[in-house]
Amino acid sequence: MQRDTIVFDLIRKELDRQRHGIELIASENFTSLQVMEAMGTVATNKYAEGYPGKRYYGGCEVVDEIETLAIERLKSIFKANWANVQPHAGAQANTAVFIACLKPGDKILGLDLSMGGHLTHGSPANFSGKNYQAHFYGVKKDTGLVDYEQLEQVARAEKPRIIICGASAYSRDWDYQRIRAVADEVGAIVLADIAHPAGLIAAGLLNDPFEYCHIVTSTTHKTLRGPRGGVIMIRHDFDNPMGVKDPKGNIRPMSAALDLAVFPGMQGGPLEHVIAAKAIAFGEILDPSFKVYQEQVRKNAQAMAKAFVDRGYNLISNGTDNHLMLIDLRNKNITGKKAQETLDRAHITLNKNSVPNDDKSPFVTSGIRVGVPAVTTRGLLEADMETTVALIDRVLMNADDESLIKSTSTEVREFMGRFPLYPELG
Ligand code: DSN
Repeated sequence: MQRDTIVFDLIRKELDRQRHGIELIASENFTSLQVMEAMGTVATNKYAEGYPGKRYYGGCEVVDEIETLAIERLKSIFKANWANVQPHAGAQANTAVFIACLKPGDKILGLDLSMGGHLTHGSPANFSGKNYQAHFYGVKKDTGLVDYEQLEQVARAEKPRIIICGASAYSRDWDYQRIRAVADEVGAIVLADIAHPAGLIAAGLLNDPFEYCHIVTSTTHKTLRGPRGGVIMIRHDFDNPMGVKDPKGNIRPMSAALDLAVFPGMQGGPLEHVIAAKAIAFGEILDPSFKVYQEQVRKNAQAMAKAFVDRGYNLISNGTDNHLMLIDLRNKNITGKKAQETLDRAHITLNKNSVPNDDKSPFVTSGIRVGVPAVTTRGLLEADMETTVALIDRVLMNADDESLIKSTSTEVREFMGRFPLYPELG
Protein backbone atom coordinates (compact mmCIF):
# COMPACT_ATOMS: atom_id res chain seq x y z
CA MET A 1 0.00 0.00 0.00
CA GLN A 2 1.39 3.42 -0.94
CA ARG A 3 1.75 6.13 1.69
CA ASP A 4 -1.55 8.03 1.85
CA THR A 5 -0.26 11.44 0.90
CA ILE A 6 -3.78 12.82 0.64
CA VAL A 7 -4.30 12.46 4.40
CA PHE A 8 -0.72 13.34 5.36
CA ASP A 9 -0.88 16.48 3.23
CA LEU A 10 -4.02 17.48 5.10
CA ILE A 11 -2.32 16.82 8.45
CA ARG A 12 0.54 19.03 7.28
CA LYS A 13 -1.98 21.75 6.41
CA GLU A 14 -3.41 21.45 9.92
CA LEU A 15 0.11 21.86 11.38
CA ASP A 16 0.53 25.04 9.33
CA ARG A 17 -2.86 26.32 10.52
CA GLN A 18 -1.92 25.67 14.16
CA ARG A 19 1.47 27.33 13.65
CA HIS A 20 0.36 30.62 12.19
CA GLY A 21 -2.85 31.26 14.14
CA ILE A 22 -3.54 32.63 17.61
CA GLU A 23 -5.28 29.72 19.36
CA LEU A 24 -7.68 30.95 22.03
CA ILE A 25 -10.15 28.05 22.29
CA ALA A 26 -10.19 27.56 26.07
CA SER A 27 -10.36 23.77 25.82
CA GLU A 28 -7.41 23.35 23.44
CA ASN A 29 -3.67 23.08 23.99
CA PHE A 30 -0.49 21.85 22.31
CA THR A 31 0.84 18.57 23.69
CA SER A 32 4.54 17.83 23.80
CA LEU A 33 6.06 15.91 20.90
CA GLN A 34 6.59 12.84 23.11
CA VAL A 35 2.87 12.80 24.01
CA MET A 36 1.98 12.84 20.31
CA GLU A 37 4.67 10.29 19.52
CA ALA A 38 3.20 7.78 21.99
CA MET A 39 -0.17 7.99 20.21
CA GLY A 40 1.41 6.90 16.95
CA THR A 41 2.94 3.68 18.27
CA VAL A 42 2.29 -0.06 18.31
CA ALA A 43 0.35 0.32 21.55
CA THR A 44 -2.63 1.08 19.28
CA ASN A 45 -2.53 -2.55 18.06
CA LYS A 46 -3.29 -4.14 21.43
CA TYR A 47 -6.66 -5.25 22.76
CA ALA A 48 -6.68 -5.11 26.55
CA GLU A 49 -10.25 -5.32 27.82
CA GLY A 50 -10.17 -5.34 31.60
CA TYR A 51 -7.59 -3.81 33.91
CA PRO A 52 -3.89 -4.39 34.67
CA GLY A 53 -3.49 -7.97 35.95
CA LYS A 54 -7.13 -8.80 35.06
CA ARG A 55 -7.39 -8.74 31.27
CA TYR A 56 -9.56 -10.85 29.00
CA TYR A 57 -6.85 -11.38 26.35
CA GLY A 58 -3.28 -12.63 26.47
CA GLY A 59 -0.19 -10.58 25.73
CA CYS A 60 -1.14 -7.71 27.99
CA GLU A 61 1.92 -7.77 30.24
CA VAL A 62 3.48 -4.67 28.65
CA VAL A 63 0.34 -2.56 28.37
CA ASP A 64 -0.33 -3.52 32.00
CA GLU A 65 2.88 -1.75 32.92
CA ILE A 66 1.98 1.28 30.81
CA GLU A 67 -1.51 1.58 32.29
CA THR A 68 -0.26 1.07 35.86
CA LEU A 69 2.27 3.84 35.34
CA ALA A 70 -0.46 6.19 34.08
CA ILE A 71 -2.68 5.35 37.07
CA GLU A 72 0.07 5.80 39.66
CA ARG A 73 1.29 9.08 38.17
CA LEU A 74 -2.25 10.48 38.01
CA LYS A 75 -2.89 9.46 41.62
CA SER A 76 0.21 11.24 42.79
CA ILE A 77 -0.65 14.45 40.88
CA PHE A 78 -3.99 14.82 42.65
CA LYS A 79 -3.27 12.85 45.85
CA ALA A 80 -6.04 10.47 44.81
CA ASN A 81 -6.29 6.94 46.13
CA TRP A 82 -7.89 5.48 43.02
CA ALA A 83 -7.96 6.40 39.33
CA ASN A 84 -9.30 4.99 36.08
CA VAL A 85 -7.45 6.21 32.97
CA GLN A 86 -9.53 4.36 30.37
CA PRO A 87 -12.40 6.77 29.51
CA HIS A 88 -12.00 7.79 25.90
CA ALA A 89 -13.07 11.37 26.69
CA GLY A 90 -14.62 13.51 29.41
CA ALA A 91 -18.16 12.64 28.29
CA GLN A 92 -17.37 8.94 28.78
CA ALA A 93 -15.92 9.63 32.23
CA ASN A 94 -19.17 11.36 33.24
CA THR A 95 -21.26 8.61 31.63
CA ALA A 96 -19.46 5.99 33.72
CA VAL A 97 -20.18 7.94 36.91
CA PHE A 98 -23.88 8.10 36.03
CA ILE A 99 -23.97 4.39 35.18
CA ALA A 100 -22.37 3.57 38.54
CA CYS A 101 -24.50 5.91 40.66
CA LEU A 102 -27.92 6.22 39.00
CA LYS A 103 -30.90 4.29 37.69
CA PRO A 104 -32.60 5.68 34.58
CA GLY A 105 -34.97 8.44 35.69
CA ASP A 106 -32.99 9.39 38.81
CA LYS A 107 -32.49 13.07 39.51
CA ILE A 108 -29.28 14.98 38.86
CA LEU A 109 -28.47 18.64 39.50
CA GLY A 110 -25.93 20.58 37.46
CA LEU A 111 -25.03 24.03 36.16
CA ASP A 112 -27.32 24.97 33.28
CA LEU A 113 -25.55 24.69 29.89
CA SER A 114 -26.79 28.17 29.00
CA MET A 115 -25.10 29.52 32.15
CA GLY A 116 -21.72 27.92 31.44
CA GLY A 117 -22.40 24.25 32.21
CA HIS A 118 -21.68 21.23 30.02
CA LEU A 119 -23.81 19.05 27.73
CA THR A 120 -23.18 15.98 29.90
CA HIS A 121 -24.44 17.73 33.03
CA GLY A 122 -28.10 17.18 32.11
CA SER A 123 -28.70 18.97 28.80
CA PRO A 124 -31.92 17.69 27.14
CA ALA A 125 -29.87 17.19 23.95
CA ASN A 126 -27.54 14.75 25.71
CA PHE A 127 -27.87 11.24 27.22
CA SER A 128 -27.62 12.85 30.66
CA GLY A 129 -30.79 14.85 30.10
CA LYS A 130 -32.60 12.06 28.24
CA ASN A 131 -31.91 9.20 30.67
CA TYR A 132 -32.06 11.10 33.94
CA GLN A 133 -34.32 13.79 35.38
CA ALA A 134 -32.12 16.86 35.19
CA HIS A 135 -32.45 19.93 37.40
CA PHE A 136 -30.28 23.01 37.19
CA TYR A 137 -28.77 25.93 39.03
CA GLY A 138 -27.39 29.03 37.35
CA VAL A 139 -25.23 32.06 37.94
CA LYS A 140 -26.38 35.28 39.57
CA LYS A 141 -27.51 37.98 37.17
CA ASP A 142 -25.67 40.81 38.93
CA THR A 143 -22.33 39.09 39.68
CA GLY A 144 -22.08 36.23 37.19
CA LEU A 145 -21.06 33.98 40.09
CA VAL A 146 -22.58 30.54 40.76
CA ASP A 147 -25.87 31.00 42.57
CA TYR A 148 -25.17 28.74 45.56
CA GLU A 149 -28.49 29.72 47.21
CA GLN A 150 -30.36 28.48 44.14
CA LEU A 151 -28.24 25.31 44.10
CA GLU A 152 -29.16 24.68 47.75
CA GLN A 153 -32.85 25.44 47.18
CA VAL A 154 -33.14 23.07 44.20
CA ALA A 155 -31.10 20.40 46.02
CA ARG A 156 -33.43 20.56 49.05
CA ALA A 157 -36.57 20.57 46.90
CA GLU A 158 -35.58 17.82 44.46
CA LYS A 159 -33.14 15.68 46.47
CA PRO A 160 -30.98 14.71 43.47
CA ARG A 161 -28.75 11.64 43.69
CA ILE A 162 -25.84 13.53 42.14
CA ILE A 163 -24.88 17.20 42.34
CA ILE A 164 -22.41 18.16 39.60
CA CYS A 165 -20.04 21.05 39.99
CA GLY A 166 -17.96 22.05 37.02
CA ALA A 167 -18.41 24.03 33.83
CA SER A 168 -17.11 24.67 30.36
CA ALA A 169 -17.52 28.45 30.41
CA TYR A 170 -17.12 29.69 33.99
CA SER A 171 -14.12 31.81 34.93
CA ARG A 172 -14.30 31.62 38.72
CA ASP A 173 -13.28 29.11 41.38
CA TRP A 174 -15.79 26.81 43.11
CA ASP A 175 -16.90 26.53 46.74
CA TYR A 176 -16.74 22.73 46.94
CA GLN A 177 -17.17 22.72 50.72
CA ARG A 178 -20.51 24.51 50.46
CA ILE A 179 -21.77 22.10 47.79
CA ARG A 180 -20.71 19.10 49.89
CA ALA A 181 -22.59 20.49 52.90
CA VAL A 182 -25.94 20.57 51.06
CA ALA A 183 -25.17 17.23 49.38
CA ASP A 184 -24.73 15.62 52.81
CA GLU A 185 -28.02 17.17 53.90
CA VAL A 186 -29.98 15.65 50.99
CA GLY A 187 -27.97 12.44 50.58
CA ALA A 188 -26.39 13.29 47.22
CA ILE A 189 -23.03 12.38 45.74
CA VAL A 190 -20.90 15.33 44.61
CA LEU A 191 -19.27 14.94 41.21
CA ALA A 192 -16.64 17.55 40.33
CA ASP A 193 -16.01 17.71 36.59
CA ILE A 194 -12.70 19.59 36.51
CA ALA A 195 -12.08 19.13 32.77
CA HIS A 196 -11.35 22.83 32.30
CA PRO A 197 -9.39 23.93 35.40
CA ALA A 198 -7.64 20.58 36.11
CA GLY A 199 -4.17 21.93 35.31
CA LEU A 200 -4.56 24.87 37.68
CA ILE A 201 -5.87 22.51 40.37
CA ALA A 202 -2.92 20.15 39.79
CA ALA A 203 -0.59 23.12 40.30
CA GLY A 204 -2.36 24.10 43.53
CA LEU A 205 -3.61 27.41 42.11
CA LEU A 206 -7.32 26.76 42.65
CA ASN A 207 -9.39 25.14 45.43
CA ASP A 208 -8.88 21.40 45.82
CA PRO A 209 -12.10 19.53 44.89
CA PHE A 210 -10.86 16.15 46.13
CA GLU A 211 -11.38 16.92 49.79
CA TYR A 212 -15.11 17.58 49.38
CA CYS A 213 -16.23 15.90 46.17
CA HIS A 214 -16.88 12.16 46.21
CA ILE A 215 -15.85 11.65 42.59
CA VAL A 216 -13.76 13.78 40.25
CA THR A 217 -13.72 13.50 36.44
CA SER A 218 -11.56 15.32 33.94
CA THR A 219 -10.39 15.42 30.39
CA THR A 220 -6.64 15.18 29.83
CA HIS A 221 -6.20 17.47 26.82
CA LYS A 222 -7.15 20.93 28.09
CA THR A 223 -5.13 22.61 30.86
CA LEU A 224 -3.52 19.22 31.65
CA ARG A 225 -1.87 19.40 28.18
CA GLY A 226 -2.06 15.67 27.54
CA PRO A 227 -3.63 13.57 24.77
CA ARG A 228 -7.36 13.74 24.06
CA GLY A 229 -9.01 11.59 26.73
CA GLY A 230 -10.77 11.29 30.08
CA VAL A 231 -10.09 10.09 33.64
CA ILE A 232 -12.02 9.39 36.85
CA MET A 233 -10.55 9.75 40.34
CA ILE A 234 -11.43 9.34 44.02
CA ARG A 235 -9.47 10.40 47.08
CA HIS A 236 -11.73 8.97 49.80
CA ASP A 237 -13.42 5.75 48.67
CA PHE A 238 -16.91 4.79 49.92
CA ASP A 239 -19.60 2.14 49.41
CA ASN A 240 -21.24 2.34 45.99
CA PRO A 241 -24.74 3.80 46.37
CA MET A 242 -26.39 1.26 44.04
CA GLY A 243 -25.48 -1.57 46.39
CA VAL A 244 -23.56 -3.48 43.71
CA LYS A 245 -22.00 -6.52 45.39
CA ASP A 246 -18.89 -8.58 44.71
CA PRO A 247 -19.13 -12.39 44.26
CA LYS A 248 -18.75 -12.84 48.05
CA GLY A 249 -21.79 -10.65 48.69
CA ASN A 250 -19.92 -7.61 50.00
CA ILE A 251 -20.93 -4.14 48.80
CA ARG A 252 -18.30 -3.03 46.32
CA PRO A 253 -16.45 0.23 46.96
CA MET A 254 -17.36 3.10 44.63
CA SER A 255 -14.00 2.75 42.88
CA ALA A 256 -14.74 -0.88 41.94
CA ALA A 257 -18.23 0.04 40.75
CA LEU A 258 -16.72 2.79 38.59
CA ASP A 259 -14.20 0.37 37.09
CA LEU A 260 -17.11 -1.91 36.17
CA ALA A 261 -19.07 1.03 34.76
CA VAL A 262 -16.20 1.97 32.42
CA PHE A 263 -15.58 -1.64 31.38
CA PRO A 264 -17.68 -3.66 30.70
CA GLY A 265 -20.41 -1.12 31.45
CA MET A 266 -19.73 1.40 28.74
CA GLN A 267 -16.52 0.84 26.76
CA GLY A 268 -14.75 -2.14 25.28
CA GLY A 269 -11.02 -2.13 24.64
CA PRO A 270 -9.08 0.75 26.20
CA LEU A 271 -6.95 2.93 23.90
CA GLU A 272 -3.56 1.82 25.22
CA HIS A 273 -1.66 4.14 22.86
CA VAL A 274 -3.58 7.07 24.34
CA ILE A 275 -3.04 5.70 27.86
CA ALA A 276 0.71 5.61 27.10
CA ALA A 277 0.46 9.26 26.05
CA LYS A 278 -1.51 10.03 29.23
CA ALA A 279 1.30 8.43 31.28
CA ILE A 280 3.84 10.70 29.56
CA ALA A 281 1.70 13.81 30.08
CA PHE A 282 1.22 12.91 33.76
CA GLY A 283 5.01 12.59 34.09
CA GLU A 284 5.33 16.08 32.60
CA ILE A 285 2.77 17.42 35.09
CA LEU A 286 4.80 15.99 37.97
CA ASP A 287 7.81 18.00 36.78
CA PRO A 288 8.19 21.40 38.57
CA SER A 289 8.06 23.18 35.19
CA PHE A 290 4.33 22.41 34.97
CA LYS A 291 3.56 24.67 37.93
CA VAL A 292 5.52 27.48 36.28
CA TYR A 293 3.43 26.95 33.13
CA GLN A 294 0.15 27.11 35.06
CA GLU A 295 1.25 30.23 36.92
CA GLN A 296 1.86 31.83 33.53
CA VAL A 297 -1.54 30.62 32.31
CA ARG A 298 -3.16 32.47 35.18
CA LYS A 299 -1.04 35.61 34.72
CA ASN A 300 -1.85 35.64 31.01
CA ALA A 301 -5.59 35.16 31.64
CA GLN A 302 -5.59 38.06 34.08
CA ALA A 303 -3.61 40.29 31.72
CA MET A 304 -5.97 39.44 28.90
CA ALA A 305 -9.07 40.06 31.04
CA LYS A 306 -7.72 43.48 32.04
CA ALA A 307 -6.93 44.35 28.42
CA PHE A 308 -10.51 43.50 27.39
CA VAL A 309 -12.01 45.48 30.28
CA ASP A 310 -9.78 48.47 29.45
CA ARG A 311 -11.26 48.42 25.93
CA GLY A 312 -14.82 48.44 27.24
CA TYR A 313 -15.62 44.73 26.92
CA ASN A 314 -18.12 43.26 29.34
CA LEU A 315 -16.64 40.17 31.06
CA ILE A 316 -19.07 37.90 32.90
CA SER A 317 -18.11 38.15 36.60
CA ASN A 318 -15.75 41.00 35.64
CA GLY A 319 -12.66 38.84 35.43
CA THR A 320 -11.17 35.41 35.88
CA ASP A 321 -9.59 33.10 38.45
CA ASN A 322 -8.62 30.47 35.90
CA HIS A 323 -7.55 30.11 32.28
CA LEU A 324 -10.59 31.53 30.50
CA MET A 325 -13.04 34.39 30.29
CA LEU A 326 -16.56 34.75 28.92
CA ILE A 327 -17.33 38.01 27.14
CA ASP A 328 -20.78 39.47 26.52
CA LEU A 329 -20.54 41.32 23.18
CA ARG A 330 -23.95 42.97 23.28
CA ASN A 331 -22.50 46.43 24.00
CA LYS A 332 -20.20 45.95 21.01
CA ASN A 333 -23.04 45.27 18.55
CA ILE A 334 -21.67 42.03 17.17
CA THR A 335 -22.96 38.49 17.75
CA GLY A 336 -20.79 35.63 18.99
CA LYS A 337 -21.25 33.87 15.63
CA LYS A 338 -20.10 36.84 13.57
CA ALA A 339 -17.21 37.48 15.98
CA GLN A 340 -16.00 33.86 15.69
CA GLU A 341 -16.31 33.79 11.90
CA THR A 342 -14.63 37.15 11.39
CA LEU A 343 -11.75 36.38 13.77
CA ASP A 344 -11.28 33.04 11.98
CA ARG A 345 -10.56 34.96 8.78
CA ALA A 346 -7.79 36.81 10.67
CA HIS A 347 -6.43 33.45 11.95
CA ILE A 348 -7.55 34.16 15.52
CA THR A 349 -9.44 31.09 16.73
CA LEU A 350 -12.00 31.08 19.54
CA ASN A 351 -15.59 30.01 19.97
CA LYS A 352 -18.93 31.75 20.16
CA ASN A 353 -20.60 31.06 23.50
CA SER A 354 -23.96 31.72 25.09
CA VAL A 355 -23.76 34.17 27.96
CA PRO A 356 -26.02 33.97 31.03
CA ASN A 357 -29.57 35.09 30.15
CA ASP A 358 -28.69 35.21 26.46
CA ASP A 359 -31.46 36.40 24.14
CA LYS A 360 -29.88 34.69 21.10
CA SER A 361 -29.89 31.02 20.11
CA PRO A 362 -26.88 28.77 20.87
CA PHE A 363 -26.15 28.87 17.11
CA VAL A 364 -25.75 32.66 17.18
CA THR A 365 -25.05 33.66 20.83
CA SER A 366 -24.18 37.03 22.31
CA GLY A 367 -20.74 36.06 23.53
CA ILE A 368 -17.33 34.57 22.99
CA ARG A 369 -15.21 32.37 25.25
CA VAL A 370 -11.49 33.12 25.29
CA GLY A 371 -8.83 30.92 26.87
CA VAL A 372 -5.06 31.15 27.16
CA PRO A 373 -3.65 27.63 27.81
CA ALA A 374 -2.58 27.08 24.20
CA VAL A 375 -0.98 30.50 23.62
CA THR A 376 0.81 30.16 26.96
CA THR A 377 2.30 26.85 25.78
CA ARG A 378 3.49 28.72 22.67
CA GLY A 379 5.39 31.08 24.99
CA LEU A 380 3.25 34.22 24.89
CA LEU A 381 3.50 36.43 27.98
CA GLU A 382 1.40 39.20 29.55
CA ALA A 383 2.45 41.92 27.06
CA ASP A 384 1.49 39.58 24.21
CA MET A 385 -2.01 39.34 25.69
CA GLU A 386 -2.40 43.09 25.22
CA THR A 387 -1.23 42.76 21.61
CA THR A 388 -3.69 39.91 21.09
CA VAL A 389 -6.61 41.87 22.52
CA ALA A 390 -5.70 44.86 20.34
CA LEU A 391 -5.82 42.61 17.26
CA ILE A 392 -9.16 41.08 18.34
CA ASP A 393 -10.65 44.51 19.02
CA ARG A 394 -9.50 45.81 15.64
CA VAL A 395 -11.17 42.88 13.84
CA LEU A 396 -14.41 43.02 15.83
CA MET A 397 -14.77 46.77 15.43
CA ASN A 398 -14.16 46.50 11.66
CA ALA A 399 -15.91 43.21 10.96
CA ASP A 400 -17.01 44.22 7.45
CA ASP A 401 -13.66 45.62 6.32
CA GLU A 402 -12.22 42.68 4.38
CA SER A 403 -8.97 44.38 3.49
CA LEU A 404 -8.26 45.26 7.13
CA ILE A 405 -9.04 41.67 8.15
CA LYS A 406 -6.69 40.39 5.47
CA SER A 407 -3.83 42.68 6.57
CA THR A 408 -4.50 41.69 10.20
CA SER A 409 -4.24 38.01 9.27
CA THR A 410 -0.78 38.74 7.82
CA GLU A 411 0.15 40.55 11.03
CA VAL A 412 -1.10 37.59 13.10
CA ARG A 413 1.01 35.24 11.04
CA GLU A 414 4.12 37.36 11.56
CA PHE A 415 3.40 37.76 15.28
CA MET A 416 3.02 33.99 15.82
CA GLY A 417 6.17 33.38 13.79
CA ARG A 418 8.02 34.62 16.88
CA PHE A 419 6.71 31.60 18.84
CA PRO A 420 7.81 28.42 17.02
CA LEU A 421 5.51 25.41 17.27
CA TYR A 422 6.97 21.91 16.84
CA PRO A 423 10.12 23.11 14.98
CA GLU A 424 11.33 19.48 15.04
CA LEU A 425 8.57 18.63 12.54
CA GLY A 426 10.27 20.78 9.89
N1 DSN B 1 -16.03 20.95 24.07
C1 DSN B 1 -15.39 21.23 25.33
C2 DSN B 1 -15.14 22.67 25.52
O1 DSN B 1 -14.81 23.31 24.54
O2 DSN B 1 -15.24 23.18 26.62
C3 DSN B 1 -16.14 20.69 26.46
O3 DSN B 1 -16.43 19.36 26.24
